[in-house]
Amino acid sequence: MKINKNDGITEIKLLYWGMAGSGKTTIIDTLYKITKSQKKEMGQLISIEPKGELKKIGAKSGATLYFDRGFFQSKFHKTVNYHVFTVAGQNSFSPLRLRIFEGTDGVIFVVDSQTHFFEDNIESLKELKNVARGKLITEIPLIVMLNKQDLENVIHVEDFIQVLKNEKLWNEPNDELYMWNPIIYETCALFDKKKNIYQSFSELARRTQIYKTYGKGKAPLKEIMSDVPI
Ligand SMILES: Nc1nc2c(ncn2[C@@H]2O[C@H](COP(=O)(O)OP(=O)(O)OP(=O)(O)O)[C@@H](O)[C@H]2O)c(=O)[nH]1
Ligand SMILES: [Mg+2]
Repeated sequence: MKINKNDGITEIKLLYWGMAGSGKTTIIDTLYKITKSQKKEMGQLISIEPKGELKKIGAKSGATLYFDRGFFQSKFHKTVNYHVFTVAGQNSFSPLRLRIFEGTDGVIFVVDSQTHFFEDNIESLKELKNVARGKLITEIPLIVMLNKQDLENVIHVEDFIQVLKNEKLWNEPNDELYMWNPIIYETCALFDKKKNIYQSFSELARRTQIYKTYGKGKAPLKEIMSDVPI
């Protein structure tokens, strides 16, 4: 997060991370379309608008080669900008992911929900944990998308809670970080069948704002108002 000294604009960096092909580029594409049209999503007003075009660097196959990047501006706080990145999920881009992670304020972990990819998703989560060096949840809010829920044979929220527990990214009710457990959204990134694409973004943006405003960059440990606008 950077605050520009000249114009006071806060730049917030949000990152979509997940295995190759899980849908990160499709998600940012759909988010861009939603915020461009400004039509309400499941009754929820859209609080951000895109600035400029999405920057996508991809191979012919559609796989991301370096990263995708979009800029969004908050409609209610004109001094807040969101820089949204997706990483390239293929194994060979691991060093690049490390660099793209630098300065990230909030992460959405994108799961390919098809059961045969279960282990690959866990590998990707372990890499993220490694790169984040203990800061996930404590300093960097984490949201999970179980993407491709329109397909057959997919995992669901309960399955992924167990994964988070195994990876020590899930706190029990007696822990002070309990309220910052990742929300796990079941999603579809395809525009025609879109589900929870705006909702998951907006929850991450909201949590990032709360960490910044009420926790001085860390997860605040006391109850705070839930209707912080993004
Ligand atoms: N059925 C279905 N297909 C999806 C969904 N999201 C993405 N896809 C498809 O999955 C394929 C890969 O999607 P991408 O968005 O390129 O995946 P990515 O995570 O950006 O992949 P990398 O850039 O290689 O890391 C594409 O053919 C998408 O159309 C979804 O929710 N449902
Ligand atoms: Mg991609």
